[in-house]
Amino acid sequence: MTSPFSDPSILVANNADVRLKQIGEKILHRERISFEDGVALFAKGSLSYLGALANWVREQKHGDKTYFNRNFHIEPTNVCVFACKFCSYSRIYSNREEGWELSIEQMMHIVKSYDGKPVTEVHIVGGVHPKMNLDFFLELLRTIKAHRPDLHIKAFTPVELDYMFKKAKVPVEEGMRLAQEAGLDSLPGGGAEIFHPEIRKQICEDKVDAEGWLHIHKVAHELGMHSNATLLYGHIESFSHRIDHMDRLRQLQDETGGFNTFIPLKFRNMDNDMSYLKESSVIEDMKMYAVSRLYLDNFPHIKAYWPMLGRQNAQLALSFGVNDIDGTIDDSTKIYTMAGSEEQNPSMSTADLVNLIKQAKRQPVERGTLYNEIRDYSEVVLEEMND
Ligand code: V47
Ligand code: SF4
Repeated sequence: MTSPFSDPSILVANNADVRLKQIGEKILHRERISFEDGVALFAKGSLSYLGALANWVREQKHGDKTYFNRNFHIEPTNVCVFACKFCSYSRIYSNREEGWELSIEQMMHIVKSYDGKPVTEVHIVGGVHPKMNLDFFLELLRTIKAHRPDLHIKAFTPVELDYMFKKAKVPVEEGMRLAQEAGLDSLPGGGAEIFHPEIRKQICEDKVDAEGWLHIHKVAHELGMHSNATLLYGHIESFSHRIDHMDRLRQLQDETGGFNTFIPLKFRNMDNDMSYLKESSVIEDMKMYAVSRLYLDNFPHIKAYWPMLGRQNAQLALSFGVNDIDGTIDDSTKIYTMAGSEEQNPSMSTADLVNLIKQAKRQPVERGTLYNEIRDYSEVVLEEMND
């Protein structure tokens, strides 16, 4: 079943704005849009125009298929040497009351709690603890793989990797090779924020810069790993900063083809140094998804991360270019609950996810991390699902 936005050609032909009409025609002819086109879409495009075009691209690429996976998160620590202004989650090392740090044994306790359950991925990401070093994380990777070799390990942002490699005095190439040998399968998309130095130096000046972030992903791709990319939007950045960010990603993707998924992350404003800012409206959120789908023509997938966006808006995003809704998540991921997401209990059963996708008249497909299709749930009756 296709959505009402399946054929935007009439909308494009009738657009009174010549510039928007030209951009729409490029998209319908599968031509790449330029930097200026991207900025113009944000500045002038109506929600319905952007949505119809993004939905068309989404359906050309994936039809109604909407992917989800069964994963769980481990956050090794919330202690962090950095001080990103938007972060509600990190605590300094000396804060013994609110900081936590998990031992390998404690993390293995989490992994083992999924024994016999059909999860396919563990997502490991956290703060940058001054005492958790490369050897500690290599040991963690090896221990997880020894226990459950089939579990895909998607772990560590370039922020964490850059810090651990520098501390261990190993070049990125060597560090990534060691991590891969120990069991690292792919990289999540975090730590990207906004690449442009004008913004980066105001919101997260001390952590890895754009070049460092992109280099680590490039090295991962050269080693045969895949990865994701994020963009933190809805704070002090302009439309050109967003397009600049996506442009750098699009260029690297042209070179390596290693990115799977782009995940726009909505800035949440609770309890951080940027709490004075208002959060973006749902209209801006949907436009962000739509322009991402239109600009990143070489990214296979656009994901709405529901624990951050909320499940209803994530469902809506399925008509604005999004074809992936992340996973069951499970366990307690704290990055968003501490930043003010309405999702205080970010866990959905497979039946909940399938239901959410079916309500949006899309086709639910369970995937592995690398988008290998595990099961099509179109015909599965919800009452027959017991997990
Ligand atoms: O890099 C931190 C963001 C990211 C806030 O690859 C905030 O599949 C909004 O990258 N408001 C980490 N965002 C999470 C992440 C991620 C999530 C889901 C899936 C994947 C994937 C990656 O969280 C950080 C930062 O950009 N973040 N604080 C905040 N107040
Ligand atoms: Fe640390 Fe990440 Fe929070 Fe920045 S966003 S302070 S790097 S935990």
